[in-house]
Amino acid sequence: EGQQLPKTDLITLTRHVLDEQLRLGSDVTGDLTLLLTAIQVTSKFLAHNVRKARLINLVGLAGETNVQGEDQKKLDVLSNDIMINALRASGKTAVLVSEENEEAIFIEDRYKGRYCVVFDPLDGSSNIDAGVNVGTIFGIYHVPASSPGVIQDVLRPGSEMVAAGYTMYGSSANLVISTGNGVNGYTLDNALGEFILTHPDIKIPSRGKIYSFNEGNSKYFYPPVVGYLESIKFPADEKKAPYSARYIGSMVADVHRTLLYGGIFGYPNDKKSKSGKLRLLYEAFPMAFLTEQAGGIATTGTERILDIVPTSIHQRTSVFLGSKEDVLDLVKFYEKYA
Ligand code: AHM
Ligand code: MG
Repeated sequence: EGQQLPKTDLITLTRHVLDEQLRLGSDVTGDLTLLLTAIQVTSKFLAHNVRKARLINLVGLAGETNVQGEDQKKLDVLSNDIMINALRASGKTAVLVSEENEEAIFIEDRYKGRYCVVFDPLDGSSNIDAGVNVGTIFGIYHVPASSPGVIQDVLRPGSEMVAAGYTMYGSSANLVISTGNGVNGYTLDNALGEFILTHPDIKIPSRGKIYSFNEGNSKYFYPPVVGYLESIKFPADEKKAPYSARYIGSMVADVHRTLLYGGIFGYPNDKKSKSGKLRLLYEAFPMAFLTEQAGGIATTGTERILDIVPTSIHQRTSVFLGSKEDVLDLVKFYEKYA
């Protein structure tokens, strides 16, 4: 057993996506690859600063509130600025939608490109003070040739996205992305400053053993959700084990685990949050896109999420996603109570 030599053929995200695009002949200009570089820069900045946050006392209220009227943490403000600046400077974007900005951002002609990016720069930020994983979620649309880059270009079904993904900031930074050709996971090599392919072709198991819901909202849940949860906690078949509960309350972390281990993640609409909590454009769509690309299902309970045609940029939706068989079990309860 000799000393292990370092690998000399590293597959970085940039290299991998460029290869894939060239092979499919879908982005011969490399524009999407350049755009993804801007997202990688934001991810690297955040990976570094999420860790540093407590140390340098970045954490705390910045004295501003976001569109939804929630308190905004300082890191939310920073991450939003970084993301917008990097995307604008890439010269590849036309319209940006951020959870942190009430209005869409239209890129001036000088920097204008052919893509729209919808994103939540720092999702799950209420968890930061406790050191829990947070993440950046993004979805990318191509601007149709006939359009100058208008709001309608992002009010399109998620199925029309050309790429979607997230970066999870945890013990390592993991960037998981699909360009419509399966799902790949990359881990940030801190020394190289590059995202290296570590999880090629992620596939969700067809059935899992974990459910991930905020059951504290049970009082408000509608009958199909109550019925489904009951069925996995008290299986009719005596020999079947009940499901395990795992809920972090940070969508990237809960979805990341679901992609790798299988099971079901749900944030339903209920009697209190009539439209649900999660945002369609930059939370539900990207995660639904990844889920389907990994062989799973993403639904509102009655409708495929990626088929929804958005009417406003910050609209909310009910979300259930994960292993095919688990999500179909849930859908049966919606059919039963319809
Ligand atoms: P945020 O965008 O304000 O961070 O809220 C989104 C988060 C998701 O990451 C997570 O799935 C959900 O809210 C958790 O909500 P709850 O605390 O109601 O369970
Ligand atoms: Mg969010």
